[in-house]
Order: sequence, then structure tokens, then C-alpha cells
Amino acid sequence: MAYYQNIFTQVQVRGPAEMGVPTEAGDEPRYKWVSFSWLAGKIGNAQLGPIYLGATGLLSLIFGFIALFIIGMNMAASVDYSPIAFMREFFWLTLDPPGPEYGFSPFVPLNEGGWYIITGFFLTASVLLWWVRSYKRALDLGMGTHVAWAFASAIWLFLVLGFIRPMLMGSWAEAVPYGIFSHLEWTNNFSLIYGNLFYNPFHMLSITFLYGSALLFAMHGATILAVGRFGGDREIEQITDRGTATERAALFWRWTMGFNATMESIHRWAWWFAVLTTFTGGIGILITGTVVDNWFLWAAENGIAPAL
Ligand code: 07D
Ligand code: 07D
Repeated sequence: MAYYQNIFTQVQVRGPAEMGVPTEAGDEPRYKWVSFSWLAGKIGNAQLGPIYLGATGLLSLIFGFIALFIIGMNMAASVDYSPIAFMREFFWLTLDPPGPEYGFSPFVPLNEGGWYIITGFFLTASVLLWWVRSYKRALDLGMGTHVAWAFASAIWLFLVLGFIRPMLMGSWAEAVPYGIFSHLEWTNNFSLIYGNLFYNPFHMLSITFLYGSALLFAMHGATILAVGRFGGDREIEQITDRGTATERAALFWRWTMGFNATMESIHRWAWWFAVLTTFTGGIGILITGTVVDNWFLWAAENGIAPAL
């Protein structure tokens, strides 16, 4: 029998604000601002704050804002600062990298790609500083640094796309433009220029891990919701003190497919699948144009695609 399904969290527990554990680094700059939001509680924790804004967090936000501001101002200039045209054409507006005539030179006239290079500097600094923040906050809380290393995998692909590969190719023109549809056009063109990315085995691997991530996420989320009534959502306790929730969940998967992940291993599965999506993806992009010029021809030569 179908029963009540809800995309929102059903139970909101509201107690005194949790201010967090004391740490060796002391309290500053951990701002004590705290409030509660019923709406936030529908999708996560109802408590907002306290927030920690150290030097890396603050600098990251400032650099990120500068990058977005430069992108926004260049986009605005491209529509003669008309707010209406800006809104109407926002998805098509773009800040493009320098043309191939400038190679990988850092000195490019501002309006011919110079702004792009400056934006790239600030955006990269912002992303790297945010990485340092995620690493340091985890250490300060006595946690493992798994989140930071997973984030590093995404940053690897980001750096390959916007910096490492353009540097190896000796041309800023290879980098991804800053714009909604322009970055999609870049993605499409990249595949066309290099002979169909589908034949790149690292693109295949990246897709496999991306699809796998979605599948694992669905299986895990569904399993835990399904055994929530037996306390299955207390996942960490269930790793070491297996209860009826774990036993039912495990048996469900053994019944249906003969094998089950454990309360611990499912999180390792998820971590690796997500991390490998961007890790293998970055390798695939890095070797395109640098090592392999045409993926279809490469595949034909290696017996993957039909020979021409
Ligand atoms: C849900 C977490 C929240 C993050 C969000 C993204 C910005 C950009 C900047 C206007 C899952 C915030 C977006 C801050 C604003 C300007 C200049 C993460 C979640 C909501 N893409 N891409 C999108 C980026 C690349 C591709 C959307 C970034 C590669 C395709 C969004 C990067 C290639 C499609 C976006 C990046 C590529 C998209 C939704 C960086 C190959 C879509 C993203 C820095 C990997 C989809 C219109 C999302 C879409 C989409 C951002 C890189 C391909 C604008 C920041 C170069 C095929 N990309 N992308 O939800 O609807 O991610 O596009 O590397 O179909 Mg992209
Ligand atoms: C981009 C990591 C960097 C992001 C970071 C975040 C901010 C914003 C946010 C303020 C996404 C920084 C964030 C600055 C701050 C706020 C809110 C991760 C990124 C650090 N492909 N394809 C992939 C599929 C085709 C192409 C990956 C499928 C065509 C290119 C993925 C299909 C052509 C590239 C994938 C398909 C093509 C990719 C991306 C199907 C186009 C890449 C993984 C069914 C016509 C990228 C090796 C990811 C890659 C990539 C899927 C088709 C081109 C698995 C399912 C053939 C050029 N494709 N693709 O997690 O790594 O990205 O390729 O057709 O560069 Mg593809």
C-alpha cells in the first residue's frame, strides 16, 4: 500500500542554540550570531549560525565577489549598461578569454581578454582559499579532512579546464568562457574539435562515476529513509552497534541483489564515486589536444571504434 511521501523533513527538533564544541584555536573568529528558520528546518537544520569567518573565509568571499563583479561589469558593458537588456540576455552574456593571437601571455589588453585573466586569478584564489578554509575548519573540529579532499578533486578539474590545459597548449583561448550558454558552447565545441569526446575513455570513466554517484546516492538515501522508523538514520551508531534497521537494510539488498554495502562502506563507495568523477574527468581533459588530437581516430586505431 502506498503511504505518505514527503520531500520535506517531517520532524523539526527545536532546542537551545548549539554553539559548538570548544576547540584549541579558541572562539575567534567564530561569530556568535544565531537564529532559527522554520523554512530552513524543512530542508535541513533550523538553526542558522554560528558562522566562522577566518582570514581565508573572508578573503575567499572578497576575491569571489571581485571575480563576479568583474564578470558582471563586463557583461553589463556588452549591453551598454542597459539593465533591461542585461536581464533579458543574461544567459547569453559572456566574458571570453583572449584570442589565440595572445598565446599564454599574461599581458593582454583589458577588453581583449585581460579582464578574463584577472577574473581567473581572483576566482582561482577564491576557490583555493575556500579549500584551505574547509581543510582548516575540519582539523580545528578534530574531524577527518575527507570533505576537503573531495573538493580538491573538483578543483583539479576546474584548474585543468581553466589554467593547466591552456598553459600546456600555450593559449588562453583554450580556457572556458565565463557565461551560462557560452560555457555550454565551449563544451560542445571542445567535443567537436577533438573528434567526439565520447571516444575519450576518461570521459567514459567520468560519466560512469557520475551516473554511479547518482545511483548510489538514490540507493543510500532511499535505504536510510526506509529504515528510519527503526532508527536507521542513526547511521554512525549503526556502524559499530548494529541494530534491526541495519539488519533489515542489509538483508533487503542481499535479498534483492545478493550483496550489501555496510553502514560504513556505503559512505566510502559514495566518496570514491564522486571523487573519481572529476578526477578521471580532469585527466581526460588534460590529455585532449596535448596527447590526443582526435578521439574518434584514436578509438579507431585502438579497435574501440570501427576502423575507417
Ligand atoms: C547544484 C551546487 C550549487 C551550484 C550552482 C552553480 C555559478 C555561475 C557565473 C553567470 C551542480 C552556481 C553557478 C556561480 C555563475 C556566471 C558567470 C552543483 C550544485 C547552482 N559550470 N555545465 C551548469 C559551472 C563546466 C555544463 C549550471 C561552474 C565545464 C553543462 C551552472 C563551472 C563543463 C551544463 C554551471 C562549470 C560544463 C552545465 C548548473 C566551473 C564540463 C548544464 C551547475 C567553475 C563539466 C547546466 C546552463 C550545477 C546548465 C550547467 C556552473 C564548468 C558543462 C551555471 C561554476 C566547463 C553541460 N554549469 N560546466 O548545478 O543548466 O552543478 O547550464 O568549472 O546543462 Mg557548467
Ligand atoms: C565543473 C568541477 C569544477 C567546479 C568547481 C566548483 C564556483 C561557484 C558557487 C557561489 C562538474 C567551483 C564553483 C566557482 C561557486 C556558488 C553557489 C564539475 C566541475 C571547483 N557528457 N563533457 C563531463 C556527460 C558530452 C564535455 C563530466 C554525459 C558530449 C567536456 C561528466 C553526456 C560533449 C567535458 C560528463 C555527455 C561533452 C565534459 C563532468 C551525455 C558535448 C568536461 C563531470 C549523456 C556536446 C568534463 C572528461 C563533472 C570532463 C565533462 C557527462 C556528453 C563535452 C561525467 C552524461 C559528447 C568538454 N561530461 N560531453 O562533475 O571531465 O563536472 O570530461 O551525452 O570538461 Mg560530457
